[in-house]
Amino acid sequence: MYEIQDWQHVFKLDPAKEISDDDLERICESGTDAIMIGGTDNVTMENVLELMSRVRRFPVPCVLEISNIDSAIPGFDHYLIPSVLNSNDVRFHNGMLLEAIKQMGHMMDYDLFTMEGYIVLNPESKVAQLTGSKTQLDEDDMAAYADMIEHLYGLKAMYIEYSGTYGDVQMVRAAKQKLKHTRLIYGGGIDSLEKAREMFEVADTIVVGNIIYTDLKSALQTVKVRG
Ligand code: 1GP
Repeated sequence: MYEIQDWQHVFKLDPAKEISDDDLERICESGTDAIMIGGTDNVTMENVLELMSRVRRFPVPCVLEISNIDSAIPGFDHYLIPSVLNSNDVRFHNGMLLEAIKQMGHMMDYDLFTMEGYIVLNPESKVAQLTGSKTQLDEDDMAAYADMIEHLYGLKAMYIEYSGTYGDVQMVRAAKQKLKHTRLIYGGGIDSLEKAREMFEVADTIVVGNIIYTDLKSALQTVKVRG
């Protein structure tokens, strides 16, 4: 099930963080739809390869959300390319992608790649700081971004990223109300089944990250949102 259109719940693992074999097994065998490997800091070819190899022992789809060119290695079921549309820096829209295609375009199977229209909303997050994202947005902005992503960019996925904090459901709803075909992915601060359920009522796919490393039991509970 590599098609993001089918995902309801995804665990995101950070290759720069430690996870024991037992915890990894419980995450991979939890019934989640996919394991996404991705992070902001210290993502290297070595730690991505190591984590991919460990996840590969389980039959769950394993996808890479590309953070930088060096760590974009072969072997994943699918690749997600974030394009941060509310960043003021063109490198995070398509600049790094341009470099990647120049270097590796000849061996890329484009069917394996999906671009995500990213909107980063937690100003305290590393990703907001790295990308210089303009996070002071309102519901009208979210609706307009949703229209832009679906009708003009024609992307299959819009990712609302509150990384590290639980987001504003109304902001997510403002985007969702505009989308007919584009999948709405939400990530940020989901640390309980209750929050997972609340966001999943609005978003098509929820992504659970940090809580895996601090409260595995609660992380595993979030899988129950799946139908
Ligand atoms: C991070 O959107 C994901 O990229 C998930 O966020 O780590 O806050 O769960 P959390």
